[in-house]
Amino acid sequence: MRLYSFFRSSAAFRVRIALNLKGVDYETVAVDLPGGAHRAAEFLAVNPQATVPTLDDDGTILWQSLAIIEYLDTRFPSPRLIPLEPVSRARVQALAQLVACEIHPLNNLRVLSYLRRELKLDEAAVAKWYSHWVAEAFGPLEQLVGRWSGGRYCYGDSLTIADVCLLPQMYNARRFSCDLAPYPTLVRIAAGLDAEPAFARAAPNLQPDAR
Ligand SMILES: N[C@@H](CCC(=O)N[C@@H](CS)C(=O)NCC(=O)O)C(=O)O
Repeated sequence: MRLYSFFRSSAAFRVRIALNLKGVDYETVAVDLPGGAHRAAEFLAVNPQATVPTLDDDGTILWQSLAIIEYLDTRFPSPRLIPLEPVSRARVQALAQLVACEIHPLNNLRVLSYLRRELKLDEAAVAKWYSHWVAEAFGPLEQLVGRWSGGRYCYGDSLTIADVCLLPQMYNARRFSCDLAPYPTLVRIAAGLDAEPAFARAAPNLQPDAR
């Protein structure tokens, strides 16, 4: 498999974690997002949405991190990241989507670039925007995880797609100096995840294109 990735992309970070958890070998194809490589014709021919992660599984091209993770979970069921039991499945996906569908779309590169270039916001205003949307989702996430976590992971006693989404968002929140004091449960769970090899190996600073 080949994973089109950018070291700082939190969506690609999710897929790197899932591939590591499943023990799937893959080759990284670095896409320089700040340099605009994702908008070049060569990459648009692979993924017209111009986003990473994009997975090439022997010529089958897939994108959207949650869809890729579900694909991997079906192809390589162990360890299962999306539970089969209906209630757990819905709840775990709700936690994952709170990060991937509520925070990330408002805070990704093209949105922040629009704020800077078109709306002429300075870095302090961009950081305020970023922190606002993190807080909007981390507040309810802290409560839900507090209710549902068995202690070590976001939901019950098993690692799930919710954990796979949490750690990359935590990295990004730190990068933008968000106040994490109101989220002690999320901080504690993320610290534990960070120490697990599949998560640690997926970290931005260990990727071949890290700089
Ligand atoms: N919902 C998509 C989001 C993908 C996405 O926006 N990825 C970012 C990097 S984290 C990207 O490629 N950004 C390019 C841009 O914003 O121009 C997913 O989960 O894969």
